[in-house]
Amino acid sequence: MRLYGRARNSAGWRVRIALHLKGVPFTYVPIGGLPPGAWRALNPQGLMPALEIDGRVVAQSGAILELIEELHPDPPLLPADPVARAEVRAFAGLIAADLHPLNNNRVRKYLAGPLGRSPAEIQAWYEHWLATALASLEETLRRRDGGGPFCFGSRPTLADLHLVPQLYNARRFACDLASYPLLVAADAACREVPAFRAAAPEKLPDFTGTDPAWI
Ligand SMILES: N[C@@H](CCC(=O)N[C@@H](CS)C(=O)NCC(=O)O)C(=O)O
Repeated sequence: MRLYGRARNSAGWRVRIALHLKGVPFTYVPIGGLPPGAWRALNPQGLMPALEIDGRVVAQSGAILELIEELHPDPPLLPADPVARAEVRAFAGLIAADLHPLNNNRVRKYLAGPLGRSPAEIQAWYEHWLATALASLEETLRRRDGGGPFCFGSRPTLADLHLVPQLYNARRFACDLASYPLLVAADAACREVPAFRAAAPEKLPDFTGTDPAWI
């Protein structure tokens, strides 16, 4: 398997965590090192990540995660109970479908470029959508009380591997996380897990920059 992405590509980070949790070997390919045009030729969607498997290329982190779960069911990334599975998917879905698309790089670039928005306005945009989503997720965990230490109980699930990159990004953008103690606690528990550590951006060859260290 070859996983294409960039070090801080948060959707790809979800996939890296899943692969490490399941002990699936893969080769990470930074798309910054590909020749001009090669990335679009490989992945017409043009967004990161993409997974190449047996010469076929799969886009979209959700589709890739489902594929990995089907090929490598152990350890599972979903609970056994069907309703709990749906709850985990709903938690992950709020991040993947409702938060991340509003705040990702290309959206911020469009706000800054064609729409001429100032850095302060873009920060306000980012914080607004982040707070809207994190408040919902915090309340979800508070009502459910899965007992921790992870979002939905004693094992990491799809919920955790969506949460961790999102909170990393929130910290990069200096967002205050004090109102979300349950989310912060689950994120802290994930940091203790070797698979989550192995998947961190700092571990990748194309990581550059001065972000606060994840570990
Ligand atoms: N729904 C897609 C989202 C992919 C996505 O937006 N990826 C971002 C990086 S996390 C990207 O490629 N952004 C390019 C850009 O913003 O310029 C998925 O889950 O894979």
